[in-house]
Amino acid sequence: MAKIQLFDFELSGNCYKIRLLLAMLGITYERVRVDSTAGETQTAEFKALNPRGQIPVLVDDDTVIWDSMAILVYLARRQGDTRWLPDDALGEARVMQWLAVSENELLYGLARARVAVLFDKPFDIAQCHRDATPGVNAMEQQLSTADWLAADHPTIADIACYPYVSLAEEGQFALAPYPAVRAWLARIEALPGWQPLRA
Ligand SMILES: N[C@@H](CCC(=O)N[C@@H](CS)C(=O)NCC(=O)O)C(=O)O
Repeated sequence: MAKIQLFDFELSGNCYKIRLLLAMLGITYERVRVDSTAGETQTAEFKALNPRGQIPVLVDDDTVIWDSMAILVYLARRQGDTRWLPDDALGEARVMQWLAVSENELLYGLARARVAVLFDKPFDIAQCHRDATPGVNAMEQQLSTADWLAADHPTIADIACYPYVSLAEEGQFALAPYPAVRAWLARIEALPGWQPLRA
């Protein structure tokens, strides 16, 4: 049986995406703790795995994959069905559209505001909130008429966007004006395999 390792830090929303999908797929794996707040992603040894010096990194036997978006795509496809990532042109594009939001507005807006608050990083929190707003607005619009972001069932689009939205208030970004987004968070939290960040 393949041995899967996740290079992971418990407070990282990017790593949380991968832990969620692995749990929802029922895949067992080993967690290797890398404290990104203590410089452990910047060692020569770690950069041999990911030259960008970032977690998450997934190792599947001899195959190394870095970047949460790439890892989500890999795990969804590795499963051998199209449940989490449709393979028709429009279905796949709809998922990619939300993966782009997760890596732009949510990462440079919500995630940065959170690290500014939790780890005292020098990001301008008000600017982060302005950067996040178009992405969260787009989610609210989509989820006002649909249960899920990209299809009529959960996909990796939902998994990619969930962590930093669910943790938005740790970065002082209020979710009160976003009722459809809050209802979607509750739907994700009811999925089999869901676990909290600090599990
Ligand atoms: N686009 C990357 C972003 C990964 C990322 O920013 N990881 C953070 C932890 S959440 C990290 O490793 N930061 C350490 C550093 O940049 O030195 C992904 O989605 O995997």
